[in-house]
Amino acid sequence: MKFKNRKILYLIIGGLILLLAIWLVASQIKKQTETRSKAAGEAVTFSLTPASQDVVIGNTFQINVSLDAKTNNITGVDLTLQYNPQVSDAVSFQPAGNFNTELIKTIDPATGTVRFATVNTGTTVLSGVMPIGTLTLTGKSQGSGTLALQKAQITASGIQTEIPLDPTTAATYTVSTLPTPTSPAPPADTTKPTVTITYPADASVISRRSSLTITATATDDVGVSRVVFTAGGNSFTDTTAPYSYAWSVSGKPNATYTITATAFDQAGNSAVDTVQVKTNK
Ligand SMILES: [Ca+2]
Repeated sequence: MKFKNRKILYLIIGGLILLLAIWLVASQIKKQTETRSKAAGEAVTFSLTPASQDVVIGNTFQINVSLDAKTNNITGVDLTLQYNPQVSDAVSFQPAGNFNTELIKTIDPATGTVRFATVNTGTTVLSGVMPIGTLTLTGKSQGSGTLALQKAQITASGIQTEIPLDPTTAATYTVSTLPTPTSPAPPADTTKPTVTITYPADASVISRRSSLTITATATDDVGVSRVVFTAGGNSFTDTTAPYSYAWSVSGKPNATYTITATAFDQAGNSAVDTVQVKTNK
């Protein structure tokens, strides 16, 4: 009996050691799986704000990049952003500064990509929502563009994880030209021209069967468009200064004629001057 009891005791001890070993191995596997799933499984998300904006050619505008790390302790971020190089130029990427070591910061205008990689080697725990940085762009030509994540990788609890790209993680911008300033309409011209017949003088006697050059001066606040002469039933329009009309005087003796000169401006305002002349006997 004594021997048999000792054998049972050894079996029990042996069984306990085996159970302990199994538990140790199992708990180690569980711990590793938990670490992995914590890094990879939690829905870490990036966001770009503002979601949309309107900009003018030549003006700078900014898009903020932030990360919602949830409960993960983020120790590294490596992301590539894609912008539209046809309608915008990327000027700079300003890191938010919560990671202490910058690894990569490049802007490639040929492909329209911005890459930024940074790590946190300090003791500060970075989790929850955190800003990553601000991208400054300028409007280049008319059109619309999108800033989107092309690649994003985080390091959490020492494990690097590629973040699945979410097509909704994007910011759009519309670049337009400045509206053409509408020039104010010029004030309406309501001022009449002035006109004076300078030859012949009023009440003068003129030679029959002669060619008489009637002359007039005209002025206007905006501009004289024409001067219309009438004399003895004839008329003539002169559009350029000096204003004149070569009138053929009739052969009728002692005849009285009225000569008029009417000046018009471009708005249609007019003024008239009149003289009367008499042919000789
Ligand atoms: Ca006028």
